[in-house]
Amino acid sequence: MTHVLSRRNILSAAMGVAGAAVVERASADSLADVPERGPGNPLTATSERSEFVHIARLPESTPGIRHVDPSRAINSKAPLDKLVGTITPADLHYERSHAGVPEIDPAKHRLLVHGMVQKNLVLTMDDILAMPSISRIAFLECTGNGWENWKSAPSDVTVQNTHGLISTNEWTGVPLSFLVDLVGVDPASTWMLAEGGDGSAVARSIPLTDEILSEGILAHGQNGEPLRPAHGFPLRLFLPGFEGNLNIKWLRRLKFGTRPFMTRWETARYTQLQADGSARQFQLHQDVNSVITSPSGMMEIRLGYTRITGLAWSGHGRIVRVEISTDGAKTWRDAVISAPALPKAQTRFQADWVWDGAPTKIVSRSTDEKGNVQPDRASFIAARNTNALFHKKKIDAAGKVRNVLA
Ligand SMILES: Nc1nc2c(c(=O)[nH]1)N[C@H]1C(S)=C(S)[C@@H](COP(=O)(O)O)O[C@H]1N2
Ligand SMILES: [Mo]
Repeated sequence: MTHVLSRRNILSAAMGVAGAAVVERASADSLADVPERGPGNPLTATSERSEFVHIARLPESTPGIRHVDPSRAINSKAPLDKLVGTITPADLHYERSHAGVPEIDPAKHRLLVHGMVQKNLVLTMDDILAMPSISRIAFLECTGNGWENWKSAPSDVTVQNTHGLISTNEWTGVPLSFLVDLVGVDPASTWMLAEGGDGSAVARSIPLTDEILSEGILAHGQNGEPLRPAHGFPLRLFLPGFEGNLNIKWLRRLKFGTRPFMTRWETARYTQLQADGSARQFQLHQDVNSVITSPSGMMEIRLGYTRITGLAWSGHGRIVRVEISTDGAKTWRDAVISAPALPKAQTRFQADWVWDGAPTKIVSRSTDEKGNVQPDRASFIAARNTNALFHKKKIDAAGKVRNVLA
């Protein structure tokens, strides 16, 4: 009895303002209004979402041209405003494909491994599936994430639109280090070319740092099942924490060398034009970031209690702190980080807030285990010229939430 009581005390302390708000709203004692129970629908081979859940990716053909027919899209964004927890369902994982989605028969797929190796190999998928595998939960983010929120902030967009080019999955596959040992990569090799099997011929040079050698994965699985075609079936490179473009889908070739291979993807594209006119190349880590997913653009909130929640991530490691401001970055307090807070994975944060009805702006700021703090927009532009995104939500007196720049 004392045990039960003390547990209850702990619970009610933790419930705090959120619990009190719910209890006040929900006080009643009957289920009289609930529809009757009855026989259910037949069981099915695969499960569909509830007909009451409307959740989908947002296909766009170019920044600002949204809701296009998916067949005309160059990317499609994950519905961050409708997701809970930290894992993105595979069918809602954001997608960026430069030349459509090739249909690859795994029986015909091959991976060529050559260059500075003791032995060139052409591997089949059966060879690869027979190798030891690991699984890791990590985010993938396109460097274009936020392009729509950059120089101006359209007020009528959702967080799916401004930040939907990031997702977190569990990725399963062969450790890159296993393959490196298997083919006997020359220790003098410092770069690796990875090439995809789609029409766009995306190919990227990857520096063979200790981090990449120890964390890289030749992934064939995603959230417990084989990769979906959109995400590289039957094989993709997965480099936790590194820019999306390096994570080559439909992987068919790895070549080891001593210099970057200077493909058009790292010269004409995926470089950062700086304020002095020079371009930054091989800026490969995804930096610390966060976004409030609720309340977020186009939502409406009620007066009184509101739960603020969002996602934080860093390509440098674990998120250790998220701060929230509900007064436009004048004062800050710590949000609660929900477990698990995994390194290089999206991390959920939450905070209580009682909205007093006055127009305001809410902002989040995250810190990772290496001490990197998400910068505000002005200092970021001063340091890096124009890339990345900052995010505030403006809430007007009617409770309408709009996207604005910090
Ligand atoms: N072969 C190939 N790999 C690719 C791409 C591509 O178009 N072709 N797109 C890249 C880009 S720009 C990103 S952001 C990620 C997107 O991965 P996803 O579609 O699984 O989210 O894959 C990268 N790998
Ligand atoms: Mo990308």
